[in-house]
Amino acid sequence: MSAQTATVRPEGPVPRARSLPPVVKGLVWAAVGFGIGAGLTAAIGGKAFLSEEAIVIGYALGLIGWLLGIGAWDAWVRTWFGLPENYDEGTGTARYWRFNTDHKVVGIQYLVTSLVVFLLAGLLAMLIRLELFAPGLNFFATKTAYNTTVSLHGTLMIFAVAALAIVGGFGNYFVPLLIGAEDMAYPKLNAISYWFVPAGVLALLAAPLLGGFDAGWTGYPPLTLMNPSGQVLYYLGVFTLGVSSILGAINIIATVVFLRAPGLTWGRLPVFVWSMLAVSLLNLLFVPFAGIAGIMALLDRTAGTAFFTGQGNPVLYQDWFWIFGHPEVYILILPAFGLILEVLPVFGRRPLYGYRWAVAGIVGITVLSAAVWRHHMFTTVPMSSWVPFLTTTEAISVPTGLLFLAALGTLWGARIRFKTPMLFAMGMLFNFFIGGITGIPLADVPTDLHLQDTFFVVAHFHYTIMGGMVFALMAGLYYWFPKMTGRMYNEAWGKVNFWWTFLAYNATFLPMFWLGINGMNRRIVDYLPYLGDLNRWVSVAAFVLGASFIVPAVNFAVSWVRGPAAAANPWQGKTLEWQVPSPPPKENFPAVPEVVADFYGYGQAHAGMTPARVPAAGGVAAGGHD
Ligand code: HEM
Ligand SMILES: [Cu+2]
Repeated sequence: MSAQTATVRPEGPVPRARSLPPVVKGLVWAAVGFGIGAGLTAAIGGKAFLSEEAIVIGYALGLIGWLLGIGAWDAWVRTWFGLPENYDEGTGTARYWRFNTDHKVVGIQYLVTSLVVFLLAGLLAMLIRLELFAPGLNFFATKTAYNTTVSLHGTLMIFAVAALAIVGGFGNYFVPLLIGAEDMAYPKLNAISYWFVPAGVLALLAAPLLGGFDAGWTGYPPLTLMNPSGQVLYYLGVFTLGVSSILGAINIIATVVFLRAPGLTWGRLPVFVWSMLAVSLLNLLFVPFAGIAGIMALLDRTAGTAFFTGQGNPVLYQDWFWIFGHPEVYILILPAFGLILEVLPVFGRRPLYGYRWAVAGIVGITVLSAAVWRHHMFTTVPMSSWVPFLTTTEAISVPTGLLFLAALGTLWGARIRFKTPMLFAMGMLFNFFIGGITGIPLADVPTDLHLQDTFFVVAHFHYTIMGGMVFALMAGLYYWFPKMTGRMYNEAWGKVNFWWTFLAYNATFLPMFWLGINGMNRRIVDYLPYLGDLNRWVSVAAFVLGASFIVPAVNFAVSWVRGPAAAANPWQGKTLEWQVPSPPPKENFPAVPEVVADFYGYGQAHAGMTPARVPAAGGVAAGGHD
């Protein structure tokens, strides 16, 4: 055994004799944890080794083993016991495959994982549309297989793509840069929060091996108490992803509150950072509702409780789920708005219109977000709930309108540079507008009673989440690609990507409103023959849409390896991330920058001025700021 006595770390990579690669070590420890948990449950409880009880306990210990093995033990927990750290963070691409405290590495880890899951869950959508190409059973052997596919598609898209890509990816990468900080407030917590994600995704992907789960992304009991054991993995997987969001939220809040550079007052905070702060509050407050509801449902299934069945009440689950679930839709859309409100001024060369109103919109949505939850339950709650929740829902369109106002006001009279990020940002506004106004008939009880659980709802939420959040994500990918990689993507292919995706997107989802109005139910494998023509059209359009994502996948992959070198500030942006090299060095800034103005002074008298003093590399650190 090699003695670990040196207290001073040698420069450069430390040779690690006899240590497995972190991912392998994590998997081994996970297997050991699972074996112990499931084995003990089987032995003590007299259950089968792969009984649901054993799987739950085994998963819990396996998850702990995974996190410790991937690096939490060597890089962190050892120090709690007075042992020296036994870890290095790696260099090059090896950094991404382990516990790494650099917020930029963590950001890329989240982002790439979300994009991979996006492509995977997108393939599932193709299978859904293959099935719905014609009435009757076409592609899937059983109805449960179809419903599992729909459920898996939705669950992965919501919890591992929409909730994580912008917040976990861009949030981690850019919040410290945008506020002039060196890293997040709690780098080790940050490093570990990411590694929950692969565990949660794998749990969900494993569900089909245990019979799948066919209750949708919402997991309502009592159905979830009756169907195959795959449902257990749904609850465990969603819970795991939720923990990642909560830990990330703690970090973002602490970072924004405590680590802003001198001069970066609340009134100068970039809107994207405001949106990150808001969603982090929402994550921290409301994800626990879904987590607790999920645990209670798990207990109903495995421990003989009756929270949502028997003496209990399944509507209670719906209440808790949607107290989380409606804020969740703002967790998805606030970052999208925050992001495009950064993009619009840069490419419109205009100051952000109504900065204060935009911030008020973000705050207003955050405050109201949970007050509307029962609009998802108009058909299951007493009629006395109808008017209050109809009213709060209509009220929330006011702060949302403020965000539109800021966006459109910025575009008004702008000399727009139609680069790919700008096209996606404008496409997002267009799509989200359709998503927003079609929410009104769903908020109004008389129309909702007709439209509930039809493809109208499917069209509506794809317009907000895919048309809104995913288009903003694309805008952000193109906007920040040069900063993150130090290379430029291909602009012509970027434009092809936008127009192909935008047109195919609308061709796919606009007809779904008609399908829904005309009686096509969601989450059902079959439909009546009179809906056949339109469904065939939708399926073909969906395949064209799916194929369009090959363009950015290739563009980004090729450009990352051999695109032309990007300048530090290719878009002439004013926010702080553009004042450092591309990609930014490990410590971000040579010394603490000082902010002297707001970041949106485009095209004005002081247009040439930079709003922050960033010390030159090798310069003297600004000392003693208060
Ligand atoms: C290629 C693009 C996509 C297509 C063609 C597509 C298609 C569909 C279809 C047809 C359904 C409804 C099936 C049914 O209810 O019978 C569905 C459900 C769903 N999709 Fe997508 N989708 C796409 C992308 C996305 C994206 C990007 C997201 C979110 C980020 C998303 C989130 C959802 C959710 C949450 C459900 C509900 C699942 C449930 O009922 O529990 N989808 N999708
Ligand atoms: Cu809602």
